[in-house]
Amino acid sequence: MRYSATSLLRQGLAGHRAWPAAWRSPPLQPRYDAVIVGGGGHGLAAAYYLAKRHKVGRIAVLERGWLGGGNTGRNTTIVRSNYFFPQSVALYDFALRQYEQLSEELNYNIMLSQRGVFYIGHSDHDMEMMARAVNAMQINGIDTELLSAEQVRAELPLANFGPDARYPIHGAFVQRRGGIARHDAVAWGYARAADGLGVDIIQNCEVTGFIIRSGKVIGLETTRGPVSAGAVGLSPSGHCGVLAAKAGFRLPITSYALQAMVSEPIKPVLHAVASSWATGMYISQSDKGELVFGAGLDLYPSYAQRGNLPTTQTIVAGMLEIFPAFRRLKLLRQWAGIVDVPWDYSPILGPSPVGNLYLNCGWGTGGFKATPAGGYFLAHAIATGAHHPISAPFDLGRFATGALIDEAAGAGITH
Ligand code: FAD
Ligand code: PYC
Repeated sequence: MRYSATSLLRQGLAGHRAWPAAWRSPPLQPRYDAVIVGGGGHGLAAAYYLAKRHKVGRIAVLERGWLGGGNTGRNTTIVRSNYFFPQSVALYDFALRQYEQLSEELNYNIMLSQRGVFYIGHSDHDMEMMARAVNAMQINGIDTELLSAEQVRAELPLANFGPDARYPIHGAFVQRRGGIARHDAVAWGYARAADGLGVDIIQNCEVTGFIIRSGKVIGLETTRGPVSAGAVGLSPSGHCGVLAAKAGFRLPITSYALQAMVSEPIKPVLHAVASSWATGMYISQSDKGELVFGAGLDLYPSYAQRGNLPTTQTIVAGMLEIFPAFRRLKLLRQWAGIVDVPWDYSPILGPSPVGNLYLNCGWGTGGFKATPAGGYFLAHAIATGAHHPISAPFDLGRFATGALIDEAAGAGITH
């Protein structure tokens, strides 16, 4: 729906009470052609592409809480495609190219800001490894550049270039097409568009089991009763391992808490996304003015969606080593999400050991940037029963063949 300036003004003066709901809240039907488990960005995108591209008829997204209440609403919104291996570049750059036209496609402003993502190096060794990474990325067609310390100073003047810096700045590399996008808007934009195509989005509906006959899934048990499904897509992020176990197989995934936090809002002072190799810290400034930052995983596997205090302290300390000017800001909020980290830090996509059950799992610490791709390739697998060529290398079978795609470094944060 498009609004004129007068209708926007009228809504504002009327206290915003007359806005139509952005999506329906339909009852769960007894049968669907395709059911997606998980109403985060990926699950909603999968439903949208199933309806839009593949014209699948009856589709439902089942979400145990509220839309985007998982990692979609908890991440630090960084988007980029600067990975090391060509398979990863194909996947993540597909996503970035979708992001570049998503506001228009969904008629919903996802507030993409391609302000550049900088990785700061702190030693000759870091710079040597960065040169190799940049070469590999450029060969794969990614817009990365190696920068000297002076070039970094021009773009990140508040970083610690002092003579006593614990982590001296030797240079950086940057992907200028990288940046941030508004995470809620991505979920809401896909939800509204999917709903407009007839997808049933069912919130407060937890999937508790799988109905499997002759090795094929034919339905799901839910907290709202059983539902029959022609095919099922799994997109539950940190709970992929839990749901796979309910379907009778194990995924090579470990789940951890990943924390992030924001400062009180201040005027614009940081015009790019900055990350530091020595501390694992990454930081950007939101449109509201808050500094949004985080670093590595909590050190032990967990489903406790809050994170622990020692890791919070480590993250704050790392941020202040690089940006000491922020030391007097108050911390406004801290939170965590549970992330599903595969052994090679690359996602697990496509068919599962159970017939008609398809995976969109293992996005770990870096799946927000991949939301359009995760949804697109899950929809492709459900609709055709086969991989898209870009998702094929990410098949679960790689853990049997040994064709791993080890992106531990490219995943972007310390592990
Ligand atoms: P989610 O948004 O988590 O959606 C999955 C949904 O499944 C949830 O809403 C959950 O409630 C639901 N669900 C689970 N179990 C069931 C069930 N049994 N029945 C029904 N529903 C169920 N990535 C980046 O690219 N850039 C970043 O800057 C970045 N920063 C991050 C910072 C933090 C602190 C965290 C935690 C993650 C970050 N990530 C980042 C990773 C990113 O958030 C995730 O990879 C991505 O959001 C996953 O999206 P999703 O739609 O798969 O999962
Ligand atoms: O994948 O760029 C990333 C990221 C940053 C913070 C968490 N993940």
